[in-house]
Amino acid sequence: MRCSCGSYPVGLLRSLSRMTSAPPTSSTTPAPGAGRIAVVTGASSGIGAATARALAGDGWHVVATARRADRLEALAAEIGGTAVACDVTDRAQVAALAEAVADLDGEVGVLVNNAGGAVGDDPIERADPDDWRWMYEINVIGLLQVTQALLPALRRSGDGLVLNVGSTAGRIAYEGGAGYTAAKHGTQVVTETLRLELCGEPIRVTEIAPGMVRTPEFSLVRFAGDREKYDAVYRGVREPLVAEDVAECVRWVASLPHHVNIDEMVVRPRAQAAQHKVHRED
Ligand code: 8X3
Repeated sequence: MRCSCGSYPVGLLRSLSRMTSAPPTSSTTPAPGAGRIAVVTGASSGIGAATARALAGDGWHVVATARRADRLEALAAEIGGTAVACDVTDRAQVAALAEAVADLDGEVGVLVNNAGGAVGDDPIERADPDDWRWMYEINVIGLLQVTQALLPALRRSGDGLVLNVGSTAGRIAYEGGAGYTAAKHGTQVVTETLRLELCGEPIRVTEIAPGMVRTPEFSLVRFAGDREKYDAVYRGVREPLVAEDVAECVRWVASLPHHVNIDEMVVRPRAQAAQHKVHRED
């Protein structure tokens, strides 16, 4: 038995109270990420880009990575970070990412495995196995490869965090969603297993599982650019989550004291009480 359990109500409450206020800026309180590196995958848009901005605001030097180099460069310039183009499903590119990170000054404190996505909404009877393969590759294998590549650096830092962006799709089932829900259940189980395997090491492991988040791309990619289907997802929902809401959750988890592990956080808009229980104003 390598680990023991404990509870930390005072520290947690202190941190919870911080969640609602601005990041510390006083000269006597160093920013949580000061002098440290955070790697964010899938950073070219949506939750990934918002997370890169939020972590940079907390002093992290953010390595923003995704396939689309042009967008990354603009983001890195904006936040004073580093852009590294990388397809997380390609092992050689992931190795090159780890080397690029190792060349930077500073210890690696955070890895946000955000790269992921969904394609298709066909029922199982008609689903395209290639769509399923793609979803498993990006949501599970990509996460595995980047985690393997950066774990040594996270361990060396003495205070690491692996934060996987899952989904409420990893908690339930819904019609037409089996390829994506299966993959996101995979994300959830891999996260849980990693936490067990690293128990006793200086690395926290967290999953944030967002529900309905309106980003410019997620549902458009899923529905192959079909605008009507995209609009139907958010129809009548006055305030779905936006990428910045999820990014704030990531920033908060990363800012917590090193002994406080948030195992998992499910975050939905107020209008979505459950996957199929959405308040629509029409
Ligand atoms: C996205 C949530 O409801 O589209 O990760 O499956 S959902």
